[in-house]
Amino acid sequence: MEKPIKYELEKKDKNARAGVISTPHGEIKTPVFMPVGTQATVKAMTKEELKEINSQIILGNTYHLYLRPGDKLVNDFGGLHGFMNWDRPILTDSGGFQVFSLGDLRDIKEEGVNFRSHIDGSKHFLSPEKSIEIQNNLGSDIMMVLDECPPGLSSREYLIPSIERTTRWAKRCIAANRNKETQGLFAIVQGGIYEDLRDKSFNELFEMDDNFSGYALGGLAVGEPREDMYRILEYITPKLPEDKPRYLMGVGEPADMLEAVEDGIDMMDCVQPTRLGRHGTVFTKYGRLVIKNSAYSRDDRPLDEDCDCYVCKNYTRAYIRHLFKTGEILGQRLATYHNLHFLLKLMDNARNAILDEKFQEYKEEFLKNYAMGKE
Ligand code: PRF
Ligand code: ZN
Repeated sequence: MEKPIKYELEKKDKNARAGVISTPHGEIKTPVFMPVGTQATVKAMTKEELKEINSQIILGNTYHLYLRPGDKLVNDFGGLHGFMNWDRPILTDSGGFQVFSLGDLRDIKEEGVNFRSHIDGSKHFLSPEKSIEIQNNLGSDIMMVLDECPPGLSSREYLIPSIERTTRWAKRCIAANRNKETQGLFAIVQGGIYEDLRDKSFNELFEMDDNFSGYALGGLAVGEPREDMYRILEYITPKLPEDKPRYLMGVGEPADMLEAVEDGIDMMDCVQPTRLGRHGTVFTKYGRLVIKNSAYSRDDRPLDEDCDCYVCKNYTRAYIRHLFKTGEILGQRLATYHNLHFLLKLMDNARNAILDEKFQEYKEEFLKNYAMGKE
């Protein structure tokens, strides 16, 4: 049987990796940042703009698209690719993380999760089988198993049965997949901030290794101290199979991204660049900048003097500040565009540094500058 997802390791620089993932919708050069398109749109960005900034793959979300407009409707339009007219790779998250974020609105059982819609309070049920059925209808290149993502500081007593259930759910996801030749499936390693529980989760999932196209690290950046996240990343990432992509879920702070790449992570996603952008915070070489501050009212420089994106080539800080102060929609679009470009470029530069065996220098230089203008 032909496998839908392949990974080729091109170069290692200590634990950091440069590689290529091939998918039914083309290749992805790694390490890579994946813009998030929860509702079948990367908020405020057209597909032409996404291509202009070299987005190689985007994310979609099972939970949101199941509720609206419905996965069957999306399937009738040729899956997510046809519906949103995006011809590059797409990864869909399983819905687990979003449902578990609902707090009181959900109830977890062995069979699956009962939850109420955040939109109208209507009752729904998400099981491993249902999550895969939805993801099959969406037609993503990479699907995620349904997992439980416990809060960052969960106890060992809570985590052990949760990990075991996530393993059983992964097995049910494998059995439910109708499109084994066209849609890959990634496992999700949980285990909180405990090394031995990360081992336990990975070892259980690895028994089914043949069925997985890659491994994700879940349950990080969910409220635990940053040192704990770094310790777990450094411990578990190098133990994941060399011949498959490794995906750190929900991390998009530049310093954390470089730390993860250093440990051997290949893929990352986060709503941070788009969300911050819509609220007027932008990334620059010297740290974050809050564009509404009065300091920028007559600033004729671009958002980031080092950036070569369309926004930085065409508009001043003074102008973009004015757009935010007056609530003009273009301000949000421009800030989103620049932020996404910034993270995509960060990963592309990291990749080139790995290929040149200079990742450590690249990381140190970036962090030195980034810490200078802390706002
Ligand atoms: N599981 C899933 N999606 C996720 C996470 C997880 O643990 C996280 C945690 N950072 C983000 N998105 N399925
Ligand atoms: Zn820019």
